Amino acid sequence: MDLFENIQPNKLEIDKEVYFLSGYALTNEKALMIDLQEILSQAPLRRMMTKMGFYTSATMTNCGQLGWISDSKGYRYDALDPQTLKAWPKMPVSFFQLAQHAALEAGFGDFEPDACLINQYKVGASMGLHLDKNELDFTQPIVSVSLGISAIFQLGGLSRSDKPIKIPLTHGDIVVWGGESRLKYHGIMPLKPNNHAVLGPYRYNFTFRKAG
Ligand code: MD6
Ligand code: FE
Repeated sequence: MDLFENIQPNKLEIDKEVYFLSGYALTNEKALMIDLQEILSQAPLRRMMTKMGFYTSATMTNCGQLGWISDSKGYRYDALDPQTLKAWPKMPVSFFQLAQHAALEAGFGDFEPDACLINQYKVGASMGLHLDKNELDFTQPIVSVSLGISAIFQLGGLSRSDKPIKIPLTHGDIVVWGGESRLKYHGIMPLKPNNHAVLGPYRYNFTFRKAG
């Protein structure tokens, strides 16, 4: 059975090749939440240090063949979790299928994610404007899934000084972007106090990429 067969997503193109799929992750919400808990038990969330010596405000972990890590040497993808020295947990089927279907809805038909970065934000946590440029192939999109409490996503332009637009993201929303917008600046504004019935006072974001 294909869970996604009869779903007509509420789809909005918010910028060139940036698609907002409202509530799309709710199609398989339960499986996502159960699989998330399993990943967190195998590869605990942790803050990562940047090259500049600051800790990230969100805590992070990964699943899939490759995981995004940062330490005093800088950012990169690695097949091993530096904390457990084991491979990252396998990407659950629920995650992989959701990412592939979302990419397809946005016109990216051959997305094969091998990396999923999981960020957990508590109230007040944020992510500064940045680019995602550690991947090898920029023709592949990024699929970004939001769960838990709401946040405001800032989407800027190709230059850091371009004024960002603000996009509210809530439980179940997905943003898919690629093409012309793949290298745009973006970030998350400090989270407002809130509580999600199942996930508590946290936001989780999964970003799926083809990293290798
Ligand atoms: C977040 N997201 O939503 C942070 N990066 O918590 C990202 O940094 C991001 O949502 C690349 C593509 C989509 C994203
Ligand atoms: Fe990013």
